[in-house]
Amino acid sequence: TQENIIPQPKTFGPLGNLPLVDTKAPVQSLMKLAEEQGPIFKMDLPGRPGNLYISGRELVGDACDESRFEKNVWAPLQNVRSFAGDGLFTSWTEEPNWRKAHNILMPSFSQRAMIGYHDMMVDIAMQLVQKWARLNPDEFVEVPEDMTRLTLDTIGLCGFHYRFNSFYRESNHPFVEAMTRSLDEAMSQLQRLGVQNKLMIGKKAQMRQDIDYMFSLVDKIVKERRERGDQGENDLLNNMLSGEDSDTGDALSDENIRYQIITFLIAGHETTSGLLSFALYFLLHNPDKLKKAQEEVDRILSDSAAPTYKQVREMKYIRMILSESLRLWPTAPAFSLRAKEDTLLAGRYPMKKDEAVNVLIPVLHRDKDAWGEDVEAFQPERFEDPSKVPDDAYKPFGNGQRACIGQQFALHEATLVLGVLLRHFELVDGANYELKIKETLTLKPDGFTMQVRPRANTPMAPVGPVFGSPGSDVSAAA
Ligand code: HEM
Ligand code: LEH
Repeated sequence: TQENIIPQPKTFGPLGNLPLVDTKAPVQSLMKLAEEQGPIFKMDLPGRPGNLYISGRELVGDACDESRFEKNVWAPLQNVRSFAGDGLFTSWTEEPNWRKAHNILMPSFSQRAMIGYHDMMVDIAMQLVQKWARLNPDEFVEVPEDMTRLTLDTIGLCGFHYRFNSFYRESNHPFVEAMTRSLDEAMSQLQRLGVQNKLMIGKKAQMRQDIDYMFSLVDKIVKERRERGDQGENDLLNNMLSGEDSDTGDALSDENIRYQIITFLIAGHETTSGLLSFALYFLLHNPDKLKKAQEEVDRILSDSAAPTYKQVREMKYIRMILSESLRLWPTAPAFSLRAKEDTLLAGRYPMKKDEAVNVLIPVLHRDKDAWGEDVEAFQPERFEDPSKVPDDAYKPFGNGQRACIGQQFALHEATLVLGVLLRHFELVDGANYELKIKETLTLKPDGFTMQVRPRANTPMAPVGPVFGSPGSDVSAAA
């Protein structure tokens, strides 16, 4: 029947559909193609004929049935395996190290575990507040750059008691440089023909050097901890070094611990910094929502310079702002699922065992049947009542047992930081910033700058004594 014919945009001989993809912005190209082609379409890419992309609620809902589909380690993730190996994010569910690490690490990412990370998150958040409080009125904040400093330092401290001290550096930490270049190269490889990739000798050597650097930094962190011994640090590293799989009693191997640490350093900061940057962008452009958010933080953080764990949990509207930011710009924009056996997708598209569909999350999040006509509007109120969030139409953290293990971590950190920033600063669109999205594997607002002004009546002197020192709380004195 007409029903199960899958559309494909025009092809260009041996290049297939590749010329339709903007090298620098593949996800945004795919979003445009989805608009033209509909909720399922086919793409021929170098070495990967017949790629399927889906984005409608019905199709995604069906592909998220874990009895028939499972996570596919697709080309973008396979390229990342050269440095993330069989870490949690890039392993197949069948690889023994996936379940082993999943069992060992789940407790470290539970909502309860956030209580243990909270003070470390506050430490880094306050470094950002201090930096912004000391700017002159005409100076601009480079938003994604500062958010990257913040999220990298947070995962470094909470995960490994390692301080990247990014706020004391003008340029990126060398680990970030090596990681960004490697992610960039992993993505570029997708758009080169096999022969082209073989010819890129310089790029290959650079990647080897970057990977060696990342391995050496990680090995140093592990070695120091092993030599020093467990001093009661409540962090991911201790859990990885001492944890045992509840099923088998096995511990993680040294090689796998290295891959997990690299995974957490990448996963733990790229996406969360993008989320915070988009949230600030949306607030700058939606003054009524910003006002509502300020009312919430002024009420909940009325007399505290730094939020408690409980106060973070109370900032419901801030949390809704983050959910809505992730709806419009899910910073990990795609994942892939493959059929476990021959099956019919949504009852009408035949799929062979191992055939895959790639989910375009930003398009799913704009499905008008699910979300209504105003999909482009920034409307945090959509998340007021969790039971009203449309089923199968919201997947910023992926699906099922392979969904993001770091979700609570990311949301606790982002809520804390956004809350503190709004409590202390007025946001000013001094640069008239127009949204442009930069793609690495994740999405971020490119070149986003703004100005900030200390707000009156905040519980600290904006520029004054060091945070947290006795006597610095001016509101208590007043
Ligand atoms: C998996 C998104 C933050 C660690 C995933 C997946 C998505 C995602 C969509 C599924 C990928 C797939 O199916 O291929 C996000 C977003 C984040 C975020 C949007 C922030 C806003 C974090 C953080 C960490 C983390 C902070 C760690 C500290 C992981 C890991 C996996 C994963 C280890 C693989 C889990 C598994 O398969 O067992 N994430 N993530 N993520 N994420 Fe995140
Ligand atoms: O669309 C992408 N690639 C296309 C390229 C093609 C059109 C030439 C394709 O089909 O291969 C790139 C999309 C990559 C999305 C991967 C997103 C995952 C990134 C998440 C990393 C951080 N993280 C990990 C876990 N939690 C957070």
